[in-house]
Amino acid sequence: MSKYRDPLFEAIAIFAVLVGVVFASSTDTRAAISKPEPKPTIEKSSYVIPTGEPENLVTGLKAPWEIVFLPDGQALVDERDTGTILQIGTDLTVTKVAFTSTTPPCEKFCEGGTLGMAVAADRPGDELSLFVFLTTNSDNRILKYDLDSIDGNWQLTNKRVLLKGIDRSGKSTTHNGGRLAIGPDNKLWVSLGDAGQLGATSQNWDRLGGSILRVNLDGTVPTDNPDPDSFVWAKGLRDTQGMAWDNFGNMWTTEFGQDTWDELNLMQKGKNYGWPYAEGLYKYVPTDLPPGKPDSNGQGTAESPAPEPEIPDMPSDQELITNPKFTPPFLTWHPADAACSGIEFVKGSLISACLRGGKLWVIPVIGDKKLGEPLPFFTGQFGRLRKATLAPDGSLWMITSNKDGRGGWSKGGETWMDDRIIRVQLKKVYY
Ligand SMILES: [Ca+2]
Repeated sequence: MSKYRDPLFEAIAIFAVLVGVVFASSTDTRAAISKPEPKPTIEKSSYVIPTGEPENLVTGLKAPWEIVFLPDGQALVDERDTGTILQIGTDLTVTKVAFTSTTPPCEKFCEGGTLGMAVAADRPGDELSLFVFLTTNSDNRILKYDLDSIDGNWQLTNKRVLLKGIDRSGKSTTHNGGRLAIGPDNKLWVSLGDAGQLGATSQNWDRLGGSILRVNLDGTVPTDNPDPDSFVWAKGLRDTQGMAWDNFGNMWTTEFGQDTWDELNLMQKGKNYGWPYAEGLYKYVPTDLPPGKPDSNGQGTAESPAPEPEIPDMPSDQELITNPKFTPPFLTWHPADAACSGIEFVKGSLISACLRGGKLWVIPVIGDKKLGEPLPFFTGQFGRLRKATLAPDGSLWMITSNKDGRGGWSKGGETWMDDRIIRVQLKKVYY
């Protein structure tokens, strides 16, 4: 039986709860990108959360990084280390489509490889192109292919390099960012990391690393970028692997912090998000902690999942950053509870898949630049989660990253759970 609900009262109540959880955003109201018209009210008064029993759809994957759906309902998934792009049929058969590269670009503790993918219909007749983010032995780069279906089998041809020379680090290829997305403005957006070079990349507008890039689909620079000769849209980022646009046209990004604070940022044109001067809302304090160090929670088994990660001591929580040059995060988490990679806007919710935190964070979008209290789901149930995305049937597909060789829910690369695609249903929640 349903009860009468007063949406205004509930919105105020939710907002009151948020005080102390959600931090103030920049007061700059310049639009990040050209804003679409707001959708009907019903879209703004509800959001979605997972419901029911999750199902394993595909198992035996190795560090899948991105999943994109194609117009015929099939999906493409790539594997970071093998360089394989796989087609997932509507009957869940898995076939290899292509290799971007047959060897990982490093020997140990790699973060680079075959990372983001994005699809656009930018060829004559609305034929498709596929963009792929790839770490090579010398750089990070973006490949572009023609993507065509022949009798239901997707094929990649006409491989070319759209953009090369993006900063990469040394042997371990850390902090590549690597997410690709087609924005509501029909541009290719690229999220990057500092390539382990701190301010040398992230605070230098002449370097690509440590940035969000905005690129025309033909590889040229959009004339309305902050600098019409540069792909750089925003700076001061340590390692950003998630980008999403909500129904108000706001762009949100997830960023890995060093030891203390991960961030959700409201991304705006020409802004500087503070790394390495700021970590979260505070002055960044370097420590000896190796990033992503294994936790005791790596001891879990499939039968007995690992416990919640313990929150470590917080070096970067002493001195608030007040320099107006830096745009503060909209929301922060501790890495042990987050380390969120992909984020997607799904029917009123920002849904972020988190690695070390081993969970989905579902964040209701309750207004223009207004977020509800983040809700955690599946903590520890599937290990490290890399991305969650809306499937054509209205369910949510998640990919895990337990074979990526990192600590946390996986144990030094020897995991208690293999990588898979998991489907879960969604239900609406009204406020
Ligand atoms: Ca920041």
